[in-house]
Amino acid sequence: MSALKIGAEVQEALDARRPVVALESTIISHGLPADERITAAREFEQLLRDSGATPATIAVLDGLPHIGIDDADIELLAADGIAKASVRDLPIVAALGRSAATTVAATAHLAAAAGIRVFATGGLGGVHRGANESFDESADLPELGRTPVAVVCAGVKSILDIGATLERLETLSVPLVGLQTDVFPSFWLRESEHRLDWRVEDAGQIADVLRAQDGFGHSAGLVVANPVPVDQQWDRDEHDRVVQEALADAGAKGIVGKAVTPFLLGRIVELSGGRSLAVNLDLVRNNIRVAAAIATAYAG
Ligand code: PSU
Ligand code: MN
Repeated sequence: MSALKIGAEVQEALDARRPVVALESTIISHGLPADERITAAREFEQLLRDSGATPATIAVLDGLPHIGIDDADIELLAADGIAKASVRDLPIVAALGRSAATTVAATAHLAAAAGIRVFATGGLGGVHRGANESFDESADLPELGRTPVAVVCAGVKSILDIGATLERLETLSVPLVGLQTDVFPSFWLRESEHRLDWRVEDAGQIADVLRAQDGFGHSAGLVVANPVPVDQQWDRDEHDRVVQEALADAGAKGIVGKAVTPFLLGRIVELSGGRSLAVNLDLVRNNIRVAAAIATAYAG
């Protein structure tokens, strides 16, 4: 691994074996509208501190992967036009001295390099609808098959092919547990039509899974599927209508490659008049609290 800049607060917490939770930056730069980015990034970090964990927001700044960023960095990441880096982009961004927001895959990769075991985000990338022709599958999935980081998420969005995503997680040997649920959530909604093999009840059990993984010498990560609380989920009918329309728009505009996810997210916020955004922010907050509890149980 080439150089990493680990922030002082993060390094101190790691040295003292206190709980640290990684946060991604693509969710800020490409997953939220411009006027929400700075507030959300700061709030996510504060929530971790309030929950007794040290935040490690991860991004590449002027070619150097940062594990933990400051306020000026957050402002830079909130600017329009910042690159989106998955794992394959990291060496290029580093060599060219560029700045980039990191996806789940790149964030997990860098978190593992820094010795961070737990990561909170909103939704995982996955297999896109029509992937049998487009081959569009997020690099988040293979990365979690080889990187020992637990990702707390609200499942994957219904803009993706959820069934195919679950099949790929199985093939890639990515362990998957539902937190107090038998059903895989679909981001804005608590449920999808897919049942889970494994359910756990609390953060302590998840920390036990992490320790067992360490004992097996597995290099895989872990997906913790944490449904959005029932009173915060999106109305199902509005959800179905808006997602259909956004997918049709992406098709009509010929959006492809890594522009697909940001396009759909932005379009869904517009079409829902902000309702999807409120749910999105709530579920990230909820995932952050759970991740802090897991990191605390794992450290203890
Ligand atoms: N899903 C969301 N919000 C997001 C993303 C996914 O609900 O912001 C971002 C994450 O950073 C994820 C990335 O890792 O999109 C996946 O992009 P791609 O499909 O291009 O791999
Ligand atoms: Mn893709």
